[in-house]
Amino acid sequence: MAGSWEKTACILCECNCGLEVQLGGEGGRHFTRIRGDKAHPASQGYACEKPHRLDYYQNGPDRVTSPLRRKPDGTFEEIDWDTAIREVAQRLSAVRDQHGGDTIFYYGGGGQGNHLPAAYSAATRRAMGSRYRSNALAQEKTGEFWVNGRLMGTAVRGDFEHCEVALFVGKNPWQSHSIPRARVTLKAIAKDPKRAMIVIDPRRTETAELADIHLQVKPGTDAWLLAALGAVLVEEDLIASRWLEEHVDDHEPVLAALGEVPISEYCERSGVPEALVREAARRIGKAESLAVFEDLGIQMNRHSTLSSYLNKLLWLLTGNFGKKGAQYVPAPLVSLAGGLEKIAGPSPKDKVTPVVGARVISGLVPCNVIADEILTDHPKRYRAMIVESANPAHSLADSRRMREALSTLDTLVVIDIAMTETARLADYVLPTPTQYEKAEATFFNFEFPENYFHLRHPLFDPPDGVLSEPEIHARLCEALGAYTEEDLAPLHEAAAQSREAFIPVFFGTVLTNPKLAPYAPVILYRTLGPRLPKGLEPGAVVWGLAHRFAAAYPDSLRRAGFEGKGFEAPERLFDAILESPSGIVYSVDGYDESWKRIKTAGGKFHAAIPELLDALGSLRTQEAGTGDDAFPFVLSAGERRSFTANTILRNPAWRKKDAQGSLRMSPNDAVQLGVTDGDRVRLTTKRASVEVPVEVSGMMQPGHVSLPNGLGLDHPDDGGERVQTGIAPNELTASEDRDWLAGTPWHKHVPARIEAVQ
Ligand SMILES: Nc1nc2c(c(=O)[nH]1)N[C@H]1C(S)=C(S)[C@@H](COP(=O)(O)OP(=O)(O)OC[C@H]3O[C@@H](n4cnc5c(=O)[nH]c(N)nc54)[C@H](O)[C@@H]3O)O[C@H]1N2
Ligand SMILES: Nc1nc2c(c(=O)[nH]1)N[C@H]1C(S)=C(S)[C@@H](COP(=O)(O)OP(=O)(O)OC[C@H]3O[C@@H](n4cnc5c(=O)[nH]c(N)nc54)[C@H](O)[C@@H]3O)O[C@H]1N2
Ligand code: SF4
Ligand SMILES: [Mo]
Repeated sequence: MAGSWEKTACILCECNCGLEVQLGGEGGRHFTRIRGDKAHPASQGYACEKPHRLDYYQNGPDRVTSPLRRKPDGTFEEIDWDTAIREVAQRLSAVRDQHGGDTIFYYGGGGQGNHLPAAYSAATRRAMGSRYRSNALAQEKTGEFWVNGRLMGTAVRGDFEHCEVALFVGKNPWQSHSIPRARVTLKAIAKDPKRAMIVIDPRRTETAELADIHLQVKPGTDAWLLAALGAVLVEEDLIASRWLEEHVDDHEPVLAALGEVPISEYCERSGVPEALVREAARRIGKAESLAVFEDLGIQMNRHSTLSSYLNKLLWLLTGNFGKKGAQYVPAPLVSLAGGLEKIAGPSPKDKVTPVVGARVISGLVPCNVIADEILTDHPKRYRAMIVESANPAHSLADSRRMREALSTLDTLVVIDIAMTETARLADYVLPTPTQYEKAEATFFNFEFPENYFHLRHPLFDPPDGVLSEPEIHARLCEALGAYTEEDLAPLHEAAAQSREAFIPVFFGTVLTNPKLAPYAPVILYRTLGPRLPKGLEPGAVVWGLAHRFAAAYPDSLRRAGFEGKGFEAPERLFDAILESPSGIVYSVDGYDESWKRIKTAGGKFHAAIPELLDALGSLRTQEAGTGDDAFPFVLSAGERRSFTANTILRNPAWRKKDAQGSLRMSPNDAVQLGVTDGDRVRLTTKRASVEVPVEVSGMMQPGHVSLPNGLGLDHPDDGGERVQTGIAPNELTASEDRDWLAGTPWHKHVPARIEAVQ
């Protein structure tokens, strides 16, 4: 008899495609069948190959099911939750009282499928007086965020579904997705003779295979290529002059700077024929609409912030904003980096980190300086750290140094489902249900003109011994004395009556009370949570988000069908979220809506960014290669492939292909080194030297080699022995190799040496 299909979502990349699953197997605790959910508003039945392996997440071998405390001999002992919460609160408040809350650092808050913890952890951070935090965005997107802030004070995305020309810069959406139904959209563009795809990537990726124009740049030379592209737009008068007059404050200095770019020389430096660069620029300049996606290929590379800027100038100079098929500003249910507003406006004063003085962008400390902020005798060094739903001992640059830093801390608390590389360094491990054992959601909601939100319902009961993140944060806040039972009494009382009664009491006693407002998320969880349908308690904070959204975007909400007097619209929205296991559309906009979301003083773009125009000028005198004869290869450490998913799936058996994660290398280099598929080579960077099997691949250009991301985890084998599979990319990277402005790492540009192994 076939089981019933339950609705959920994939958690292996930021798309969170809707899924339908059947449960069964031992104790009914396994996924037995998985398919795309046609009712999901964004994915519409689409799913790639990876979610079929999700049982490896739900039933992973490294699961932790009791709070753990480190013993003096370094091993862990199980403790009960009361002890765990009491001791963690005691140790953190001791650090706070002695050194200041600003020495308690928070890292993480959600991976690819779970962002509710981030909302709740804000309360714990405030209860500790913590001021610094970070997450993975600060090793990929902060350079782009900074440019966005300067240009228009908000984030933009490209409308790939409707664009005439799609431009992917250091982005391989065939494998990495990031846009809904990526492969369907890519194929549709490729098939339509009136549309075109342009890819900038040193590799002949799956996406590049489908492209009309592949600018196969030399690794790390995008800044020169993007400058040349912009310069051709100016030289050949392909820019939208009247549009610029109307919408941009200061485009003249930009046009002047691009006018000085030596186009032929920069094309040559980037390794792309000038004729092809001009063809791409013309295709961009003449298109009705252009959508652009830049990603790790430039963001984790030399000149990352400069490249983001030059890249954005391509759509800005051609007027590709605020119309169908171009760039848009989505209406988010929650502002993801929490601080975009802070960096908007004409003269932002960026906050800096206490030790290194690195720019804090969108509220996030650059990941590459975290170890420097710890490994010092500076009085304001980070002394304690909470890591939640992240694995920085593996995912941040310079793993060895990161491990040293984490081990030096007075207290490290890790909140995770699994015994990760980071958890093994912790003083306390606080285990949680998996994302299929509790209600979860992500805040990666960037679609347009319709935007959607999906609160997933739990599928399994959690094992005894774990607590959900909201429960952990509420208990920590309570142990830290953030609020009392007395404070909550009127809220409990109102919630018992109705949500209608709850609204004025919550607004009146919490949001307007400076003592309680900082803890609003956990207070909602404690008071409204128990009134929600069973299993959806962690969704309590979404009620607050719904109200905030209704206040900020009433028209978008109304167009999505949520109307009413007073607080009716957000209340209906929240009900709909609770009652829609496939997710719902909560925001509908016209294309011109984006114009209203530009947050600069005069509502116009600020095109001239002096720091980056200077950086553009300095390209003239810089070297394009690795500049080091000892390391003639460029290693891209962390490529997305069919069977990679950060470190979410720890059991290597989930990989149907290439379980060891081969080093991809061009046929030319393989001949030079005398190696062929499966042969082992020694790969050396300034940090480490490892042995790895080779895959000879026509995707690669000579001099460029590439390792997958997410490998090098260790996990117990059948005999319980821990074995490591593949290479952990950040054993090979160095934290000092980072962008001068945003501090983003150069993971895609690691100078390396390769020798054949006999
Ligand atoms: N399968 C799979 N999908 C994923 C993930 C996963 O782990 N596995 N992770 C998700 C996450 S967290 C993210 S952030 C996204 C990332 O998504 P992407 O950024 O698309 O992923 P990458 O493969 O890391 O890098 C993209 C491309 O950059 C290219 N590149 C390397 N060097 C250069 C260069 O010098 N210039 C240019 N222009 N390109 C260069 C690489 O060849 C690669 O094709 O993927 C998401 N999707
Ligand atoms: N060299 C190199 N390094 C890279 C990259 C690269 O391309 N090259 N890519 C970078 C990028 S773009 C990213 S996004 C990062 C990703 O790196 P991280 O931000 O560290 O995230 P993940 O590896 O996804 O780890 C997610 C963690 O969440 C845990 N988890 C899963 N479900 C739950 C849950 O419900 N609750 C809790 N509390 N925990 C849960 C998992 O066990 C895992 O430990 O890696 C980065 N590191
Ligand atoms: S595209 Fe991403 S979210 Fe969708 S099924 Fe594939 S891995 Fe999962
Ligand atoms: Mo990422």
